[in-house]
Amino acid sequence: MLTLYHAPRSRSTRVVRLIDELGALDRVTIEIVTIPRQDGSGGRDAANPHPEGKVPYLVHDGVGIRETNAIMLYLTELFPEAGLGPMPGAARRGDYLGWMAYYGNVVEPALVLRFTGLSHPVFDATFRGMEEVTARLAEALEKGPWLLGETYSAADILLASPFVWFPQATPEVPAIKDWIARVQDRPAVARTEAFDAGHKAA
Ligand SMILES: N[C@@H](CCC(=O)N[C@@H](CS)C(=O)NCC(=O)O)C(=O)O
Repeated sequence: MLTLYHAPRSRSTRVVRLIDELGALDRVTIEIVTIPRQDGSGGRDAANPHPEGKVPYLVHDGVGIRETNAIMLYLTELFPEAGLGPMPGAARRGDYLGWMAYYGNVVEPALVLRFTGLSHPVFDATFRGMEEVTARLAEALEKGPWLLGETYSAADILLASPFVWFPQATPEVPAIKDWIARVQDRPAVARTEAFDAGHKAA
């Protein structure tokens, strides 16, 4: 049994969208939970088994899986017929894993540092920054149309997501802006928005 713990309009929305694109909405139970929101609303939900009360959290036959990128990798492998992530042995597999890890290891920290205005030589040496993130995305997307070339994948959903939440953070690079528009033009976007709108959580 597969259960996704989800709070509408949060990081777990990306996972709901992925499940939709995998054609697996009937195979995953989506449990709506609350989380503390930045505006002071909401709160930790006792029904959410995530050890820190966060979302997304996937439970598969009693085993919990944390972190969006790990959950997305897990799901694309569980539903390989959808073709949303190259499987072991496929040509772009390493590239795919690299993008999924890069999101958590570098992109989110770099965005948070940019957003807070914090700067420290150790941060810069460890993560680099948004200039480098922009350069990596632009290099891939000049060949495009997707991060893995001709193949649309969960990496596109994940790497585009922060720029969908914070359009002001989007680099002024036409190849990146066009790619975000392509990612957001997928039919699952409207369906996921409608799902979230219908499940408003406190
Ligand atoms: N690195 C985690 C971050 C998860 C996360 O921080 N989720 C937010 C929702 S956008 C959350 O659950 N916040 C509630 C809290 O921090 O208690 C991931 O990508 O899965």
